[in-house]
Amino acid sequence: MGYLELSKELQEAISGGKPVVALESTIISHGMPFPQNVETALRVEKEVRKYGAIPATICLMDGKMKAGLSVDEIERLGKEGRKVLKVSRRDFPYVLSKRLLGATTVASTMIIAEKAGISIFATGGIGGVHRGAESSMDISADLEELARTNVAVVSAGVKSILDIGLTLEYLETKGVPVVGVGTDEFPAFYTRKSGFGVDCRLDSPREIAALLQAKWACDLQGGVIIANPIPESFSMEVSYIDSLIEKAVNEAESLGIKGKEITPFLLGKIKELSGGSSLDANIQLVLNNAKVAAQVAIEFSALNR
Ligand code: PSU
Ligand code: MN
Repeated sequence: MGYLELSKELQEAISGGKPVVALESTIISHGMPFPQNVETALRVEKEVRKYGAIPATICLMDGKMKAGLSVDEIERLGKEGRKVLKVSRRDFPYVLSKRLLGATTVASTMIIAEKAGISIFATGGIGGVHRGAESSMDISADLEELARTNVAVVSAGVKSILDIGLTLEYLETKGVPVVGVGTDEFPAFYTRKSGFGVDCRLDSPREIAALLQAKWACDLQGGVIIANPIPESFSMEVSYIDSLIEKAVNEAESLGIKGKEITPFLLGKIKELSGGSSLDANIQLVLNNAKVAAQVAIEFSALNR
């Protein structure tokens, strides 16, 4: 396929059936400030390797859908930050044909991972149904992609910048399983609890891999949400983080921020208001997701040998 470009390491790993974990790049360009974004991206890759899988950080660059980036390429995404285009499914034709630099969201990372033959993907949080979506119709393309693309996404759930209840309803409608890793409750990113349940709880990477195998062997199109709560020691106090989120949401509304700008705006605002403590939690939960994704990838590749 002319537009897909894999690093040599990934070509060999994928054709040899080795465990691989896809990683997104919007979290680098738009999700965290420089230099923590670059440091974290490199630490996450290391974490994936530490548990025995191969990392595949994904972006659009030089007219290609790229998987497996060099340190220089990751640095470029991190340094250019918000100047990099945030790319979702609809943006591929423009960004590829103009050979622009594009950071991939959960939705677009899933698209490229599937084309490359990668089934497991680790990130921080996914997009979902925004608060007030009844009138704005702002529903992340991540949910649509989860409905159609065969990639499992390990995340720490959904931030309460979104309407968590409506997000779960939408996923149910679209037939996307929501699996809790050692938990019956759907996590809310900075906190382990959200007040909402998961569809099923699984306690081991092997059981999760078996669920993925069953879904895809039956030709049930679409992804799976593997909801992995932030480690207890790094979780934030609910009332504190909720008050910051409330402020950020109100400010976005009064400034009239909409469309693809709103999620990066809210993420940046929360970081600013928390004086960096939310960034520490964010980094820790991403590392924890990288670990679980690597473990699931290993079990899944063992089942498919
Ligand atoms: N939520 C987070 N951190 C992130 C994102 C969401 O807690 O970095 C990013 C991801 O790349 C996600 C995207 O796929 O934002 C969703 O954007 P939107 O809401 O515009 O679909
Ligand atoms: Mn949106």
